[in-house]
Amino acid sequence: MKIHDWPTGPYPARVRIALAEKNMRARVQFVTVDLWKGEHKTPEFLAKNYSGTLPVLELDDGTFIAECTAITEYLDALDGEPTLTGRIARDKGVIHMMSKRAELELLDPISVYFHHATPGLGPDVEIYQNAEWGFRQRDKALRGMHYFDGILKRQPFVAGDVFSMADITVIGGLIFAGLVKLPVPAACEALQAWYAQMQQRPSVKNRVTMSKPIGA
Ligand code: GTS
Repeated sequence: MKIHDWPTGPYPARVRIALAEKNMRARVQFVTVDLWKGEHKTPEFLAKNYSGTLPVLELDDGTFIAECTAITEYLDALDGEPTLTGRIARDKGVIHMMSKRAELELLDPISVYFHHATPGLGPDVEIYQNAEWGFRQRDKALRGMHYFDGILKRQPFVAGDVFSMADITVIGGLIFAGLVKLPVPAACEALQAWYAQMQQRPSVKNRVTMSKPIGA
């Protein structure tokens, strides 16, 4: 399998963390697509993923699977050992909901803020920007941080008692927040404490260096 990604990207981080958590790193080869050069918007790349985003999983039979959630669900199904997307129906439902909510309320708004209200990937790639929309999305993300703070005040992980894809999605959001210098508000103590713990997980700590060839 191949993963088309950008090593430091917050969305690619979600799949890198999932791979490491599942100890599946050795089963994939990383292919770098340079976002800053707009390589994800070329016709060749759009043929792999219509949405023009990273990451994309390429299977050995030529199938392309985009969207971090879909890739994580595929990886979980592959080894017959779902550990990130839930074992039983209730857990699957809750994890999917909380991960989607982390996208809707935190990660995607920060991405919109980056692409619209900051220079983003530069004038050659950012062909349309709407700063007002970007700043509104930044404010939405800040509200999202307060929401997840409330969740983490009453339970250890985003979807309940175990680490899951939902935690990975919030981690992706906070990685992006760090890149755009949008700090977690001081009042969000539970979210800050949880993130400090998450950053100690080897899957999170080593996510960028994991693309070096094994043994290098
Ligand atoms: N919904 C997609 C997913 O979950 O996979 C979003 C993917 C996404 O936005 N990826 C970013 C991207 O391709 C990669 S990164 O910013 O995290 O590195 N952005 C480039 C663009 O032009 O939107």
